[in-house]
Amino acid sequence: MIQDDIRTLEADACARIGAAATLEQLEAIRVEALGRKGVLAQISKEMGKLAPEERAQAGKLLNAAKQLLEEAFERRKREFDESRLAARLDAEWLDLTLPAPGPRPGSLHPITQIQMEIEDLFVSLGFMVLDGPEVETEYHNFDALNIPRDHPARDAQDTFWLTDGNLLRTHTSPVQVRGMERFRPPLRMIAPGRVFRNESVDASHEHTFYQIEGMMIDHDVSVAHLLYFMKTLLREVFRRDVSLRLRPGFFPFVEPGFELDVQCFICGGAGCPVCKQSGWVEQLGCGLVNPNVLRTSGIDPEQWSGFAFGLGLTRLVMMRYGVEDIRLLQSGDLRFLRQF
Ligand code: FA5
Repeated sequence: MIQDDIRTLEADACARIGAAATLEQLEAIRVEALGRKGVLAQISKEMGKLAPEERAQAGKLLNAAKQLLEEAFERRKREFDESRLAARLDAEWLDLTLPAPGPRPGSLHPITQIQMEIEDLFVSLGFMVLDGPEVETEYHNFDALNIPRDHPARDAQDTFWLTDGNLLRTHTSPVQVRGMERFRPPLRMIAPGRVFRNESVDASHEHTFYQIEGMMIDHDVSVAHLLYFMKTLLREVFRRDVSLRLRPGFFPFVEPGFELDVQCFICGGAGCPVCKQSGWVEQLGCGLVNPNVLRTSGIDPEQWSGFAFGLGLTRLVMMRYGVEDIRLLQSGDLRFLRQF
């Protein structure tokens, strides 16, 4: 019976409309029931075969079913639209009464932070903080430091020479000379600053990096004084006991000269790219001031002696914070800098 088919279609479609989970499912149900080739259209075709009074009755039933289903579809569609809108409003909700985030406060670069800590330490130990020019004379960078004309450090590989015969200082040691020229002993000074070397860059070498120079001239200054200050310095910077290693090192301006290494914090001494697999990272050169250097600056080495050190500040910062690549420090990358 066609009437039964219509009632079954109506009940079945109503149940499926109610259960539709998405707009797409709902549309599929609509096409299947009410579309041009849908179930309702099929039934409508079948009605041609009925007797006239039966057809009129079935026609009424069919129209009522069509109207009911169309209304049910519309209702369900409105429900979907409303819940979509509610979800969007929820997601795009703004609390306009909240205070604005405001400017993000800046912070000092980690190199500056550690430089200031070291300055404070040495000032508390009676040292002056001196500054020197980044563009230096050959005399202050080399000659007055007893670095002979044929020393490899003067090689064009390492030094950025300027066309006027001056150079970008390759270390902070020229400030020792400027300090001795300006002040008479007894003398205690440190000199932090930027230095430049024409060398290839890797995880632990930069062409532009920071050093802190230190010098103390007094009567009877010995290696014991030097070691005391170096241990105090490194304990303060690393805030823990550090393993140090002293190796003989050659610097023409000190005699005897040493290289001081710190056990690599990155790998704990096991070996990594920063320590070149050795477990140790070179932090500073140091020694007792060569009498020739004192003499060149007009200080009598018979009366006075001293120690000097040149610390790789950039490498020290790497060790303190576990920075694995020196290039990050001057990359200007805010994602890196915001960690300090
Ligand atoms: C010097 O520059 C001497 N003027 C140090 C000195 C001063 C010795 C006073 C004795 C008395 P050196 O070239 O080794 O020495 O450099 C000192 C430190 O700077 C090194 O120990 C290392 O920590 C750091 N350093 C050297 N080259 C680089 C580089 N390319 N990148 C980053 N750090 C470096």
